[in-house]
Amino acid sequence: MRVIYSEDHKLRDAKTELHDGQLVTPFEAPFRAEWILAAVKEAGFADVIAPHAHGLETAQKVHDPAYLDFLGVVWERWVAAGYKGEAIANSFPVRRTSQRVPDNIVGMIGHYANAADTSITKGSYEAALASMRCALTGADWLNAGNRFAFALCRPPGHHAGIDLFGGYCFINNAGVAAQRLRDHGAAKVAVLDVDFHHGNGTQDLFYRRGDVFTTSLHGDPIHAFPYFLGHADEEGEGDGLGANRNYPMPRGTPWEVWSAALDDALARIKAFGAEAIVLSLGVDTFERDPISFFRLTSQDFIRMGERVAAAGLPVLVCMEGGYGVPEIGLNVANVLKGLEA
Ligand code: SP5
Ligand code: ZN
Repeated sequence: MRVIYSEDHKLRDAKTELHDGQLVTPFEAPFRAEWILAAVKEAGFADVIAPHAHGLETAQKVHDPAYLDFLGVVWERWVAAGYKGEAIANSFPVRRTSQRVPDNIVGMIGHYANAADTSITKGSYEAALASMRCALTGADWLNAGNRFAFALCRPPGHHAGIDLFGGYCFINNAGVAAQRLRDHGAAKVAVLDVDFHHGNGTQDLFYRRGDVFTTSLHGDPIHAFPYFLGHADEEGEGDGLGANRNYPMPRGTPWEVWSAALDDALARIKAFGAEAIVLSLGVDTFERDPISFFRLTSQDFIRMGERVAAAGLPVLVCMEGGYGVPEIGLNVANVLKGLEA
């Protein structure tokens, strides 16, 4: 198992998250990657490397290039406007409104946001680029013929859509990696999203494409973030019809129920003809995650890795969510152990 990690994740260190009516210290914070790295090393995964240089060529195939430009300039535009705090979206294009991009920076931030939980800060873009490079370096490891890689991505990516940030995500690392696998390796790939939250960004990237199967197991969006996507009747459109599968599940879902959905998702990945799996790994399905409501135990994460490996495909693991508790490190290491078991 090759592990790819960049210290540059620390450049993303927001002080604010709009959460339940208050500005709190963000759940998605640098300690997460530190704890996960330590636990992975402790578990014996010693092959840790820094990401290789990569530009935006691959990202531009799955994101709107104008959106990537926005990410690159938003902080300096915000500071130039004279605003003191972190940049938080507060006004959005919704039903029956224009989709024209405002020149005003507050309007532009709202245009490109899908949630107000994600404050933009100095360094967020640089950290997001480093996170994307971890995923791309992992994809190249698979393209070179290897079976497993773990991209310790931070910030996460699966809520980042074609032209949308939010849910702590800016660039869709797993989606960019899937594109890289397509460009330099596999004819068909799958993104298997096991984060507690629906992978709305990843679904958006590939919804009209027939070459990338996207599937997500998550808290039912009628009860859980991201609220507006992730229902079972979203099956893809056009060339992508049949290439998206969602498994929304209720509060308190335990391993016995969750794993039945995993088995169904893996069977569909095989039937699709995927040659590799990008595993969007959030460990916020853990029973003590502070913002989620499933009931997986630390032992269940070993079983998760074993079942994914049993599909017999190369697997690139990209880190997504998982918050607050020290067990996030153990839970990630357990998935990696299960994969290599
Ligand atoms: C990558 C990832 O896991 N992103 C998740 C972003 C979730 N942000 C909004 C969280 C809302 C949680 N509400 C829970 C209420 C508990 N009082
Ligand atoms: Zn999540």
